[in-house]
Amino acid sequence: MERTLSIIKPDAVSKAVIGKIIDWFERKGIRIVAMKMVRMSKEQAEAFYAVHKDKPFYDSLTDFMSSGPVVVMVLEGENVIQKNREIMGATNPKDAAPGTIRKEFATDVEKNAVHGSDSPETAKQEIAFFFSEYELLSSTK
Ligand code: IDP
Ligand code: MG
Repeated sequence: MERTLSIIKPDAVSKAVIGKIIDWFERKGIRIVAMKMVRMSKEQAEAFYAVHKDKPFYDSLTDFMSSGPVVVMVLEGENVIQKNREIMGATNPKDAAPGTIRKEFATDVEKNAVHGSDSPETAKQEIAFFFSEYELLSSTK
């Protein structure tokens, strides 16, 4: 069993598609083991996306991610890190395959509806960024 961090970004929260995105995960057999709605400060968004600090889109991305509430979730399942990335689709919705969350709900390459960890190391770090060990619950008991 693997865990990954998923974020429903401010654009998707604002479009009122939280339920639809969660349904997307649950229909694919992915379980939610932690979930909350938060509003990141600019500083928190900068810390979360520190890996991108030298990218030209860093300032705009962290403005966007702190522009409104997000839903942060820990997803659990077999191979869920890669599975979530497949369900999300490509970063740019123009390149995202039909049937992916980003194809369906993203606005553009920045406002692309969802975040998903990209490796076991980043998943561990990103989960710890938002949740304590005590907030990770079994969804089947
Ligand atoms: P990912 O979310 O698919 O893993 P990353 O390359 O890690 O994509 O980029 C993190 C986030 O930064 C993206 O989800 C998107 O919101 C934003 N981003 C990535 N590339 C661009 C770009 O070229 N212009 C504007 N924003 C971008
Ligand atoms: Mg990434």
